[in-house]
This record gives sequence, C-alpha cells and structure tokens, in this order.
Amino acid sequence: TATTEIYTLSLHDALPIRMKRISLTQYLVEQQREHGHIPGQLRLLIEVVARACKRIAIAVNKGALGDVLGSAGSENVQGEVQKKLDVISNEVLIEANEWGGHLAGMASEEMDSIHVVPNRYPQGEYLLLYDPLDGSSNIDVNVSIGTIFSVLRKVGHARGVSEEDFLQPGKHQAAAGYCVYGPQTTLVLTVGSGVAMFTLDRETGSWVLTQDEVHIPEDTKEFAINMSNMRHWAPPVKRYIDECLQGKEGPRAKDFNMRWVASMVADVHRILTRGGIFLYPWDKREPDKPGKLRLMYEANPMAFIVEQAGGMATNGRQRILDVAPGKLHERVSVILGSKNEVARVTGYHAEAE
Ligand code: P6P
Repeated sequence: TATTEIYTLSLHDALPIRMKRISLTQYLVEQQREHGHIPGQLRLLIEVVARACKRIAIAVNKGALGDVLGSAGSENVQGEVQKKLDVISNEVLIEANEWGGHLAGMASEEMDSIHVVPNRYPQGEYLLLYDPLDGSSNIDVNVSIGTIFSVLRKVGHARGVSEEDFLQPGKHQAAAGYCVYGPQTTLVLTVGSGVAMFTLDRETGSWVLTQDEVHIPEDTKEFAINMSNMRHWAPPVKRYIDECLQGKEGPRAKDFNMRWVASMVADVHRILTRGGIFLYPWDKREPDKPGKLRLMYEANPMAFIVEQAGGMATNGRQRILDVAPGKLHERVSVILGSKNEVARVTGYHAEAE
C-alpha cells in the first residue's frame, strides 16, 4: 500500500496545472507568483467573494425547506419585484466584504445607490459591483441561477468614494467572475490572464480548480436568444437569426440549435464550456432603453470573461468593454460568445448603418 501511495503522490505532482486539483487560494498564489497582478487586497477580495458565494449556494439549495422562496414584498431600483433570495444574497455579499479593508465601496443591482464601507472599517482601493442573484425568475422553478461580480480599482487616492468612482469602462476591470448554482456549484474567474473554473467540493467546503485556460471555440452552431421578442428586434438581429433558422438550405449552409435558459449565468457558462452566441439586443418594446441587461455588473464582467476566453462581446456597434458608463444602473445591448458569430452580427449592424 505504501508503494502505491508514494506512486500516486508523484503522479499527482507530475500533472499539468489543469489536471492538479488545487484550491482557489493556491491558484491565486501561483498566479501572483507567475503574473504579479494579484496584490494581497485583490486576493482577499476574491477569496471573500468566493466564500460569500458558498453561503449563497447553501441558501439557494435549501429551496422550499428554508423559507427562502417567493418574493420579498419589495422592489429594486429597476422596479423589479425582489425575491427573498435576492435580498439575502445582497446582504451576504455586503457582510462578507465590509470588514476586510480591501474595498472602498460596493454597488449592487439590488441597491439604488452605492454602499460605502462604514468608517468603523478600513477602506481599500477596490470597488466591487455585483448582481447578487441573477436569473431570479428561475429561483422558484428550480432552474440554475448565479452571482455575477466585477472588480474595479478606485482611481485617485482621496479618502471616501462616490458614484462617479464606479463609472469606469469595463476594460479597466481588475477582475470579474460569476458563480453558477446549478447541478454543480461552479465559480468562474478572470484576473486578466485567462479564465479558470473552480467546482465547490461540498465535503471539504473548498473551491477546487477543475478547468483553467478556458477557451471559447471561434465558430458555433448554437444561438441563445428569447425568440418571443422576434417581432421587436432591429433588422440586423432579425437577419442574423433568420439565417440561422434557414439552416443548411440558407446562406449559412449549416443547421443551428437554440438554447435559452433565461439565466445569463447559465447561458454564458454553456458558451464558455462548448461555444455559442448569446444575444439580448435592443428591441422596440422600450426604444429608449439600449437593452435589458445592466452594463456595470452583468455585461462588463461577462464581456471581460468572454474576451479572456478568446470570445467577443459587443453591443452591436462597439466592444462592450469600451462603453463609457453614464449611470450606475444603465443598460446595454449584449451580443457575446464565439468570435466569428459575434463579428458577423456586429458586421450586420455596421452594414445597416
Ligand atoms: P427574459 C434574468 O432576469 C436576466 O437578467 C438574465 O439573466 C437573462 O438572460 C434575461 O434576464 C432573461 O430575460 O426577457 O428572457 O426573461
């Protein structure tokens, strides 16, 4: 037996990083050694958010047993009914991050204005923006949902923080990630040198590296869009989807498949795993709104992750990460995923103009 154990250990050490079952902490320490862009405060931030996601996963998994389903009887800044789990998740993330000294402030889909770290705690240089539980309409019907987060640096070192400090284009993100509460609980993270995935080991309570160097195939045969909105789309989007639907007989000369989970986290995770294109475009139902999804804590983090995995993310006209935000909760049209498909749709918008 002893011989076998020694052999097993040496085999493990010989494995490439992607096969090593290392913890999130070890991954972050090794990334810092290799790339030097995960200072202590950022590593603490990521570990604290990852721990908060574990707590959210436990609350989500209780379902009807935990009195966490249904609505909270309140509305968020978007005028949407808040689910109990929306409120719980938001509070978990605030409590987890306030004391650490790594943050100057937080912004959440569930809060009208920014949350400044109270004076009783030291303030740090990072800003955390998040959607604590995206896909709320799926909570009560037991379909995957998730937490999405984005990390910016506070520019300027004057004490205190204001909403303007948060209004930075997505290309300035220091890190971004999401946690998908699905058949597995998986944390997906980028700090600017590729994308890694960690699966929650419920027996030990640790995040274990299960995939690094995530890559989105440049081509795909799978699109994700809410087809019920077809009559409201702009012509370039309608043209693109019509061509996909024409399949082999049409100009694309291949058949397409469709998926729509109505949880951005689940749709993006599928695209990171096997390719695809996700579209939530502008439509004429509310012509003054550029789109349904929020720029700062949905589109920007997902665009950073998708680009780091070799994909592309635009609003139909420009790179999402280049969009200059005007308001904290502003919305944006989102087209992201396999590079060649996103380039095609973006090209159709350019032709239309
Ligand atoms: P629809 C969830 O509410 C969300 O913000 C995204 O996660 C998802 O992609 C989209 O809205 C679903 O919207 O209009 O299809 O219900």
